[in-house]
Amino acid sequence: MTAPTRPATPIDPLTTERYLGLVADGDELAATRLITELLDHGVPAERIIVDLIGATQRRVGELWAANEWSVAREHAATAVSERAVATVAARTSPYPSRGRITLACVDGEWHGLPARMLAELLRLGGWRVDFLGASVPGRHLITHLHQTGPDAVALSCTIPTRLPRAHAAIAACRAAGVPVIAGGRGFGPGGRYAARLGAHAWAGSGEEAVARLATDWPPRHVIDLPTAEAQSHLGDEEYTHLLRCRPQLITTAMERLSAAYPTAHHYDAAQLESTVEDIGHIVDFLAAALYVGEQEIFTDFIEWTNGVLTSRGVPVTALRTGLRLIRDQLIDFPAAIAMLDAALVELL
Ligand code: B12
Repeated sequence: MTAPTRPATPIDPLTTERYLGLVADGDELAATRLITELLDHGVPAERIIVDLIGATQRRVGELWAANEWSVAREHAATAVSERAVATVAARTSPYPSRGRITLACVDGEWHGLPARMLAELLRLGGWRVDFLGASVPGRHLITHLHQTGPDAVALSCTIPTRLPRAHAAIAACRAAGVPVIAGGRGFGPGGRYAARLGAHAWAGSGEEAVARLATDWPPRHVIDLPTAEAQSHLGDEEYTHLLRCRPQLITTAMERLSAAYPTAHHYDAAQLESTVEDIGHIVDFLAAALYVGEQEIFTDFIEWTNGVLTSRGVPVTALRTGLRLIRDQLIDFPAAIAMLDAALVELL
């Protein structure tokens, strides 16, 4: 009996380890040389972007989350990967044979590298790509659409807190008559928030996006615009209030921190700064969960934060205290309180 044939991946584990070692060391030159070597040996550019650079970036994220890598090391590694993608791009310049696509990260979204990888995959797929980069304010995106008249807008969102801005951008693109393909992990498992926010299509990976755009664009079966009922909670009162109260919520939580969690009495300036940041993230993810009407956005974030804090020696009590300090200030916010309570139960 013959074994089922699987498509061979031309990037072997040793190459992946070598590349990880180079980005860990911030060695741009050697990493660039490795990419050039692979291209010279006939490894397809797509495989280098997806299986080597993309996979390594995800590994970098895990190493940072597990407290094995510092933020500085992650930043240096990402800078090397940006150069690696540029090296692939410089060596491969197919003539555009399809249409034109505008690719942008939504406002406040600083994960530009995943979008940059997608830009190169689309170029390799024959598209002319206007890559606008990280954090593109909606009005500038729309001006660009009017100036260039693309066949599609590809919107990237990695962090769910940017979903309200993604919604605004999608609505504006719809109004300008340009279909939107959404992508990035911020749109949730299977891209389910993309449909709710009105995107015409969603793709789970760069390669899926290339295939989708090549075979079905403009989409024959457009995701129906969500009904008014399904969208009624978007940007509801609680979300708007929470956004407005954000600075006060954080300040009050910090004022009450030491009384609620005595260990914080001994926090140094850096620990206090991280705590302010963490509480800010709690409020932002809560706001995004309320906006989209998805408990999961908040629960997943709390689970993730718990993992990150635990690997840094911060006990779960600290996170529970942070959640309670926010909860106690939200008297007239039943939906927010229900989300905070569900997260507190998860942390038991
Ligand atoms: C590098 C990095 C950063 C850099 C980004 C620099 C840059 N130039 O991109 C910086 C330092 C800015 C950063 C900041 C933050 N980050 Co960060 N970051 C990362 C990291 C390590 C790598 C990102 C990357 O390059 N991924 C590689 C690509 C291949 O990933 P990909 O998402 O799979 O992309 C593919 C598809 O999604 C798809 N795709 C992407 N966009 C689109 C668009 C369309 C239209 C389509 C069709 C497809 C598509 O195609 C891509 C290519 O195949 C990730 C870890 C990770 N797992 O990704 C964390 C990660 C995303 N970051 C995280 C966090 C928390 C943050 C911060 C909040 C940290 C902080 N304390 O401030 C901020 C938020 C900033 C903001 N508002 O945007 C978390 C998110 C966790 C969560 N719960 O959501 C992650 C997962 C880290 C982790 N392991 O926990 N980050």
